[in-house]
Amino acid sequence: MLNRPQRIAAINDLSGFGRCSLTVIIPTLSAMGLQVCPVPTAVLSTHTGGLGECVFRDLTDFIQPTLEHYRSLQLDFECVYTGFLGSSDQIDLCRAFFAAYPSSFKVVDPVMGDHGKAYRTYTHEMVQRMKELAREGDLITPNLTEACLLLEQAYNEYPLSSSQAKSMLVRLSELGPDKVVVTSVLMADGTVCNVGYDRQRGAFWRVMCDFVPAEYPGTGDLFSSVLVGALLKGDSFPLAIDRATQFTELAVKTTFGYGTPPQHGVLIEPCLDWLTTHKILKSYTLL
Ligand code: PXL
Repeated sequence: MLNRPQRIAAINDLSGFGRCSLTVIIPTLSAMGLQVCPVPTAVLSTHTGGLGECVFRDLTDFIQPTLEHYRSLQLDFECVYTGFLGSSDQIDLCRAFFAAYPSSFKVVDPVMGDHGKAYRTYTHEMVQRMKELAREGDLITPNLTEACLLLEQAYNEYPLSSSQAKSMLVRLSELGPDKVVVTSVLMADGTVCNVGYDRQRGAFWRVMCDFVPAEYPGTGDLFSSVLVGALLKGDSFPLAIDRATQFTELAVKTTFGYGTPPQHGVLIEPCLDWLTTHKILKSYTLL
């Protein structure tokens, strides 16, 4: 048995303002009782989503020496969790982290875009390389845009039937990962759902999200962090999807209530204590 909190190497960017990536991942997973060791892929003044020209410093050359340092310390990580990457070389460096910790839970959040479009820092080559990384994950958590990029299929806003959603999940899992969650899927019954597939069990799950007429950056990072934290803490897969969905919804609704500018991200600060109450949830259903 571990006599310390589980440890996660979080390979992601540090955007000073705007609440996304590491500034969301660290407080969220810490509140859940896990230790986050950030490996910043880039430092930015803000995220890239509507706050003007941000200052961007690539940190590709920081990652390998960091890994070597951790190995020399014989540090163990129970989880390696990758997210926003600043250059295609960073994909090889993430793979080196995975290879260095073969028994860790490997999570790839293939952060590449939203609402049908790739983020402006993502080149076509990076999208291709992200697919290679996704192959090595135990769990991947694309949104619908990223799922379409990984599957090289056109994005459209038509609703998906249950069987279309299942087919998408199976095809993503065929890239490599045992577990797949696709977020923000508009279903044929008019609901927006987060849907998941556990290949080993052959089970498909869905958790419905409340519609809120606003879009915030960083919600994917928030969702994935809670999902990862919940799985590491022993939640079942559907329960973890449920917990991540409920918490993201709480943060989004709280923010919408305050009416702060969407580019400032979701107000996680007043919400974090929800994560410490170990609520049991049951709004998941089979897909
Ligand atoms: O949350 C996704 C994300 C992460 N990192 C940076 C971003 C974004 C989305 O805009 O700009 C730098």
